[in-house]
Amino acid sequence: MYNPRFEKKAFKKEVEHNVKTLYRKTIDEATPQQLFQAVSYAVKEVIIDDWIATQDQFKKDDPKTVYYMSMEFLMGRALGNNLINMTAYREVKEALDEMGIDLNAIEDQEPDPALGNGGLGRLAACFLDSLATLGYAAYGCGIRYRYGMFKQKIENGYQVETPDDWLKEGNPFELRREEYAKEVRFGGNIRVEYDDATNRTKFVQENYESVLAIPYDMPVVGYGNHHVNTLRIWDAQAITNFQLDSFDRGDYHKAVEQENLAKTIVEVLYPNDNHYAGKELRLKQQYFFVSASIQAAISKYKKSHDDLHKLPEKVVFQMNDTHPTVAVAELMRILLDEEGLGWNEAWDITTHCCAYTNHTIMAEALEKWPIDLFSKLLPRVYQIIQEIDRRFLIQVREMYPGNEEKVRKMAILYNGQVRMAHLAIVAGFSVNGVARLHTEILKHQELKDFYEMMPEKFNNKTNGITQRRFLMHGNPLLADWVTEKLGTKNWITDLSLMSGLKKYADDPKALAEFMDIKYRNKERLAAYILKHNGIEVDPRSIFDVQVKRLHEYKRQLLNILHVMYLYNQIKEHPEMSFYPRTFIFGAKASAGYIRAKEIIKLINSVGDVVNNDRSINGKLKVVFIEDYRVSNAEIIFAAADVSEQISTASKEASGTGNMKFMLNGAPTLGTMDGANVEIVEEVGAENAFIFGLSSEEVINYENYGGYHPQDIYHNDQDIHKVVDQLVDGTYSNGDTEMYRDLYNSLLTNQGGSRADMYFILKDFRSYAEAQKKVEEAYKDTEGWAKKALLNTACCGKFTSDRTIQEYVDDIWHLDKIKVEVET
Ligand code: 26Q
Repeated sequence: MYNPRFEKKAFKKEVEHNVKTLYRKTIDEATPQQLFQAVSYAVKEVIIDDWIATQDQFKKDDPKTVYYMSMEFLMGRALGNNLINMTAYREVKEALDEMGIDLNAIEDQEPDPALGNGGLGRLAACFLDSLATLGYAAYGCGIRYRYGMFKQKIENGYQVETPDDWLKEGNPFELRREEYAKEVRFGGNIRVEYDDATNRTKFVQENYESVLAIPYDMPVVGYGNHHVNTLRIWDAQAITNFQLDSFDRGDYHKAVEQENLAKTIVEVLYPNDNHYAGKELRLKQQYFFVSASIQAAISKYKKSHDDLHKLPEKVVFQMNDTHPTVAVAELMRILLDEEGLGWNEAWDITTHCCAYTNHTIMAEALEKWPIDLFSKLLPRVYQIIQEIDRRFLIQVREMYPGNEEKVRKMAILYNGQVRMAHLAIVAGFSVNGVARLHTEILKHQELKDFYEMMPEKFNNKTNGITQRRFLMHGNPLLADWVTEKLGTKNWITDLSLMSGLKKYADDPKALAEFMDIKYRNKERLAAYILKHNGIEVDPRSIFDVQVKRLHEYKRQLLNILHVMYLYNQIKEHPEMSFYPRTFIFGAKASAGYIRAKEIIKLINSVGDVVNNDRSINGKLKVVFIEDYRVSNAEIIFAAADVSEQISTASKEASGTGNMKFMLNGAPTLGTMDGANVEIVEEVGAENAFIFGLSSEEVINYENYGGYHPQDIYHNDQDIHKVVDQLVDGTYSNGDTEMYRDLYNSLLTNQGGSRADMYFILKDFRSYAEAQKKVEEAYKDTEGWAKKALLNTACCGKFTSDRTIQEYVDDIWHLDKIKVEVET
């Protein structure tokens, strides 16, 4: 696809021009960062035309629009991705080459915007990519955090967090849109008035504090279709700039307070992943971006429509987990208090506009806000929730007369708390899980009562990922190979075509090519590791990779205990045949998650011992990659041989890393959890390594009080030894206390939590056996190549394009847009 707007000569001129006007420099004088800025502005120039054309098309077609409401958008770097989606990557690379500039080095100058924690935030980013590529009208609505996810440094084996000052050099792709600012109000009290003129009760918020929400728009470029959607993230600004006269009027205190509120509200992303902490500031963040986004959506709708009753025909709000669930009450508030509708009309509109996605079944991740905190911060929103709850409980009692147990279990307000998931389910017209198994567990366990009362709301949408970033951009060698073998580039927008690779599964030449690409990607990762960790790893060894947030349920501890076990085996049986392995980890721990941080330290300590033991001849290496994030993830997936997806069954809602590994030809070593189940279904059990308890077994044990890890500890000598090594100083220079907590967590019940809650020792043997099978399989070079290739060939289902089309068909019912531009 030739794009004349990136015609080399003109593009070079544009870059030169930008360097000159931005920095008063020539290309040769400019720093790499300045070149990055200049190139980005040149690319933005082209994007803007498509962006305008898309918005014009929206005005003409008046399509239904989805507002994807999310506290997190983990976008990753924009430059390379935008070039890919504008089908101009190659041309621009060549143009820059001719100027003596290396595009890859320029791309590395871009900060990796980390406005998200992990899976949920990255999913939102993949969804935006697919929405634009499929030609649907969509807005991502979120927060422009001043500091995103912290940067992770490893010092002396410990995680150290430093702030992520991602805006330091300016963000070339964003547009500040001051003219669309909205006021958001917090606190105060509600005065109830009777308005004789309209015969209505009015609710007036008084003595509140407010901030101004200023939108920044970022373009979201569709692949090869000139469609550019918008990610709208909100910054906060004080409404009255600090003025002397307010001091005179005695409002000094308030003026300062509002300045502070504005500054703190968008200051930083909470780094908790799958864990709820009831912090007031977090609730402020939620209401801040939700209120601004809903106000903006309503104003936009009203510009070209006069009947709010028809809002659901044009607008749908998708709530990414419960984090933006105040949206339902805020929409009600606007319809009731500002638009003057009655309760029933407002409720009818709201419940046809809002839909909810659940991303977790873990109790500790469920949002429950203390009522006093909630009602003080959002007094009017709280009143509305009370009324929603009152009316809902009337329905529950009608349906289950005399069953007060049901009422307690299902209430939105209970025990001094606002249960956000219940609010989202009651007010949403759709409730979806993110993988088939996850949705089944929601329906039959966690949300059973709601499913029984309103089964029609529940549906599954198995997650997906974008092949544009995770194959085209991250693994260009494989991408080109796929295009050559399939004889078409169409897989870029139709991943089901990958099944056409199956016919090469027994073709020795194709298999050799496939593994050669893997090898070259392993060399690229080895170079990255040497540069960043100073560790030499052998690209011929098996690259066994676990990269994801650090969480006990994801069981990085199981992985590293198994490494300790292998090390013992090698030491005890030096003659034993052992295929060299490199265990690669990458994980951030939430700053306050002490046990997670201990596990990071343990991984690094094991690495120190193992990597420096010359007696094992480099058979085993352990590498902890610092600051795992989207940009280095792309390099890591491309180089992986084995994909570790070893969560305790039933705990991982879906997982999306598993899909990125599969796409890049790495078989899964995993439990039957989340989307692993569907991956195995697609690729065949013979091309994966499955182990461990099933979700039913786990849930069963949990319902009967757990199991007895001590039995395993006492009966299995290898496990016994490994567990003891946590406290015998082997990995802590003789310090017996450093890993005592991990040791205890495996063996003894501890106030409230059971010994080995995540069934690590229970699954250990079966994990070790699966690992043994991996080694055996890898020794068979061609057999392994076939498995790897089939993983790539069978990944078609796991594109976010498929996921988004299902959301559109079943939930959103959006209209497709065709953007026409003259080129
Ligand atoms: C909640 C309250 C206060 C502070 C933080 C939070 C919070 C923040 C992030 C709670 C949860 C999250 C993130 C959850 C998450 O990433 N879940 C993952 O979502 C993926 C996409 O659906 C799934 O693939 C993963 O299985 C799931 O763990």
